[in-house]
Amino acid sequence: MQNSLNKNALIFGGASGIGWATARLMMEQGGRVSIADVRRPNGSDEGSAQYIHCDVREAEQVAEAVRRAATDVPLDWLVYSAGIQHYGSVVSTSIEEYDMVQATNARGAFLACRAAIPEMRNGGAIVLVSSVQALACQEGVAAYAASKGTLEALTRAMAVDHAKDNIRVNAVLPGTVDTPMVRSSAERFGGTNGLEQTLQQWGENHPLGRVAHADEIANLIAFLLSEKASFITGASYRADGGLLAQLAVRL
Ligand code: BMA
Repeated sequence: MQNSLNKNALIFGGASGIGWATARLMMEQGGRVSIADVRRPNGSDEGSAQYIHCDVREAEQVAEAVRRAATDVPLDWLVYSAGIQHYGSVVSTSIEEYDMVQATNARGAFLACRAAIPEMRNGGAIVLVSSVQALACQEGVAAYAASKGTLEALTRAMAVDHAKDNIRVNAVLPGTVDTPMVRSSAERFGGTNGLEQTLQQWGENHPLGRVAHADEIANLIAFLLSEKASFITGASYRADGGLLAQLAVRL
């Protein structure tokens, strides 16, 4: 990653999956990294990252995480990678489930950016982790798809509003990635096939023939944060192994 050496980065949902892969990449490059996640207690540091326990549904906890990440040094980079997936149609999704998915995946991003942007005193860059399911979706992901669509619109709105503050905002849209979230879905839907075989089958739906490694998404995030992407804002980048390029009709 270019120039991360002197960058101060905060990653929501950074304890696992795409967020953790991104944190690791930044740490390798010597950046200052704070990880805000509900799954790790304060101070359970791994590598050089500062862990901040944070439930992204709680505005005060999100604001406190930003305060701690931006102590002494302005914030340069923000990644929002917190996310959960619930399954159901609009009819079978309970109101509580819908609210929880929105609060975690989308409202949390609003809270994080709301707190972080004023701390980006030298300008900065934000990447929100959305999904291909913001653009086209499987059956039974109504709440999840809606939350990821919200992130897309929020990305554009913030890019427009904060260009004058020298803050770029972009979204990444991964296809199926080997993360704990997707593994728990594979466990749930895999039945007798088992988890690994289910992941492999899901991978085969992607023209590249496999699911992604979290590092492959982290590389895209790192690029969008870096100076190499200095003229890119308000954009959405798919990293989906060709999934959305392909029509389901087969010859
Ligand atoms: C992701 C998740 C995965 C899914 C993938 C492609 O955002 O929803 O469970 O496999 O999109 O649809």
